[in-house]
Amino acid sequence: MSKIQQNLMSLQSYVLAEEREYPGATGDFSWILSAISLASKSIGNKVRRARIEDVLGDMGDTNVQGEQQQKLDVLSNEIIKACLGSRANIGALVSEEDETPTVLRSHQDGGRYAVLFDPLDGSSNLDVSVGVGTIFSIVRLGDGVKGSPEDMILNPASRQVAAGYVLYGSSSVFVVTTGNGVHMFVLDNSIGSFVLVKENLRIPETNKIYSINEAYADRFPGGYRDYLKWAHDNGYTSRYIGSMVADVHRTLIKGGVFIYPQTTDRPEGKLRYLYEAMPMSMLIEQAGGRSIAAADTRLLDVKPKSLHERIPVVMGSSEEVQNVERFLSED
Ligand code: AHM
Ligand code: MG
Repeated sequence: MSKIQQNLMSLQSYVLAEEREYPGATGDFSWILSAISLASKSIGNKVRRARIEDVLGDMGDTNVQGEQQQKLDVLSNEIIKACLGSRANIGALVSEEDETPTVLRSHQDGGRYAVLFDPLDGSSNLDVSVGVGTIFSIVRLGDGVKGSPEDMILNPASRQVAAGYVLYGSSSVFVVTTGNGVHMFVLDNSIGSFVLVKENLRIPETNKIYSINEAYADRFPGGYRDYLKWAHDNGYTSRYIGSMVADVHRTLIKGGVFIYPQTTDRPEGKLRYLYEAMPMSMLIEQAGGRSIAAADTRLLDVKPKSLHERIPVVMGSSEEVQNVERFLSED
C-alpha cells in the first residue's frame, strides 16, 4: 500500500502518483483516465435516471454489429466522445457504436493513443435495472506506422497500455490497470470522486463457479459441453447475468470462469475483440488470471484483422480456465 499516503485516494491522484514513479512520464494516463472518469460519472447518472427521464428503450436503429441500439447506447457514446475529444494526446476513438473510428489528430500532431470502448455494455438489460458498464482500452499508436487509422490501431506494433471498466451497479465501480496490477475505485457520490478501495486486486486461483449462457449448450463445440458435464459432476455452481461487465467483475472478485464460446449460429463468438475481450483479458491477466480464445491460444496473442471483430472468450481464475482448456484440447 506504498502509494496510499492517506486514507482517501482518488482515482486521479492515484494515477498521478503512479506516473510519478516513471521519470519522464508525460501525464498521458491521468489526462485520458480523468476524461473517462468524467464520462462515466455522467453515464452512471443517466443510467440511474433512465426511467425517470424516459430514455429507456431502443432507438429503432441497429448499430454496426446489427444489434438494436438503445437510446442510452447512443447517449453514452456521445458523452464519451465529448469527454475524450478534447484531450490533446488522443489520435483516434473506436466505439462499438460507430462503424469507423473517429480520427482526432495524426500521430505527427500528437495523437499518441487510441481509446477503444464499448460505451454501455449489457444495455439490453437496462430496463430491468441489472448492472451495466463501460469498457475501455488504451492503445499506443505505433511510431512511424503509416496508413489508415485501422492500420494504426490493428498494427502489431500497437500496444494495449491500459484497460478498465466502470460497472454501474449497486455502486459505481471503476476497475483499471495501466500494466502494473489492477486497482479498484468506488464512486463516493457525496464528494463526486472515485476513491481507491482495493490496490493490487488478485483474482482467486480457483473457485467452482462457471458463468456461461448454458441455454446455448447444444450449439457449443463439444469441448464446452464436456466441460459443463464435468462441472455438473464436480460440485460447481453457475452465475450468469448476461452483462459482461457484471459477470467479469464477479469473476474477478470471487473467482471462477466466464465463458462466451462460438456457437453454430455465431461461429466467431459474440463478444468483440478490441473493446470487450481485449481490455477484460488484460485486467484478468494483471490480476493473476488467465484468458484464452481457444485451447493453447492466449487471447491477447490473437491479432485482430478488423475493428469490430468477434472472438470466443474463456477468462477467469487460472485453474478454472485450465479446466475448460483441458476439455477444449481433447475435443
Ligand atoms: P452488447 O455489447 O450489445 O451489450 O452485447 C454484449 C453482451 C455482454 O454484456 C454479455 O456478456 C453478452 O452480450 C450476453 O449475451 P447473451 O444474451 O447471448 O448471453
Ligand atoms: Mg458490449
